Amino acid sequence: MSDTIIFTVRPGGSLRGEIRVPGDKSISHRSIMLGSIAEGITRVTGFLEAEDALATLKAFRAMGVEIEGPDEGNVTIHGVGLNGLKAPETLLYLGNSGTSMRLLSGLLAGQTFDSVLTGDESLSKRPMRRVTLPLAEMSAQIVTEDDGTAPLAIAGTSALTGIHYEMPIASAQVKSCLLLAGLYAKGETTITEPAPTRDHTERMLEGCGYPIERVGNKVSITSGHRLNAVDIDVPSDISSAAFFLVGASIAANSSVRLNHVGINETRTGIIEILKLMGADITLINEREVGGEWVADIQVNSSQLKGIEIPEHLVPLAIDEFPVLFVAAACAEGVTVLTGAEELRVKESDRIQVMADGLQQLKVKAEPTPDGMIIRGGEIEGGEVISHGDHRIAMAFAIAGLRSKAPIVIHDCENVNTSFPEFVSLAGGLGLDISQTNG
Ligand code: SPQ
Repeated sequence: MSDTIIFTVRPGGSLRGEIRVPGDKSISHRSIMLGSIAEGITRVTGFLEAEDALATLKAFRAMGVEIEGPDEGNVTIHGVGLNGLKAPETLLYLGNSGTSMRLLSGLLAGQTFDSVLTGDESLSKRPMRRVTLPLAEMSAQIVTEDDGTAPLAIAGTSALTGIHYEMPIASAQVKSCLLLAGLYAKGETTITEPAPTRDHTERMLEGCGYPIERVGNKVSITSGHRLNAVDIDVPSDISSAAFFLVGASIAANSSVRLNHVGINETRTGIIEILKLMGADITLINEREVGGEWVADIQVNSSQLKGIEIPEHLVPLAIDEFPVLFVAAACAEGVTVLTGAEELRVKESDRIQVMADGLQQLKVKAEPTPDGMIIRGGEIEGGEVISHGDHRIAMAFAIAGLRSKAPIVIHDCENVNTSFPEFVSLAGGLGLDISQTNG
């Protein structure tokens, strides 16, 4: 554990006010990737200036793409076209970012030069066979560690071939990886999803004028076309807004307006689940911005109740479960999550790490192989460890709104991967949080 940043949250308080949380991480990654291989200049606004998206940006700079910024969320990408990337002179280090590694593996599998993708300790433990196996079926040449983890050594080739791939797990990263490889593969690449997952890659490809076919749970792409540069307005990240959707729901006398939040229907599971639990959430001024739907979201305090979370909502809220577990701890009755085994292979094992932390705070939380059973009640104070997982750290900070004594959260530095402004924005709304360097 590299315990360089510690959060201390003093109990109680309300959240009140109006904020705009930072840009969507998934869309920020994709804006750099597609902007780099488009023809012309892409101007991005609302780009997430956090470590994960910056790792993607640096990787493309290392491959010869001129990228100006980021400057207050503005990035200008001088696209080099589909075949204009250059061999990087060094290993491409992607930090904590699974999205960077999995999407880049597909894009780089189709280049004529070699590359090596590396990451931090957490990323180096995450499963990569989910992308390397289907890429190998497309004739990509990628060497992993014996257990299928990074580093990924990718040998250049111009001989990728399209495949029809039925994804065994619902994963936007796997789908996007194969779509990007499909840009370089002979013939058609078709991917079938077992359940809908975020479709930002598809929307951005379409926005750049690249033809793809989407029928039901299948998406197909054929090489031989080009991407045209377009301006990209990145909405606020619903995964960051989620902390305040839960925080304002569980804290008494709260009223928060979250502006310009992405409400793509493949991401709004958090809203649906909280509403099933009885949350008071209203979407205002719904509008379409550059192919993505956004809204301002009003959330007020409410008494939540425990539910059985419908499994079809799991992929649509996959990153929000750490904070949803906190909502469940504050709800009346029992909340049961099933069908969420994917949570075990995120930046940490989010089932075990959240169960351990909640139990530390005397919440009745029982981990199961594919989810959790939580009996709502009181939250005591105590010390918890985030295991370097940004979403765990922020979820436990939100728990302080209902705890009976302070909560000290260790190992919080990776909040910088997705939401560097968390402490100041949460503090501004009324969370009594401070940060110390350990
Ligand atoms: O990028 P990374 O580290 O995988 O980030 C996470 C997160 O919590 O921020 C997952 F841990 O988000 C993923 C998400 O879980 C981002 C993502 C994407 O942009 O395509 C898709 C999801 O992953 P998956 O494995 O379900 O495809």
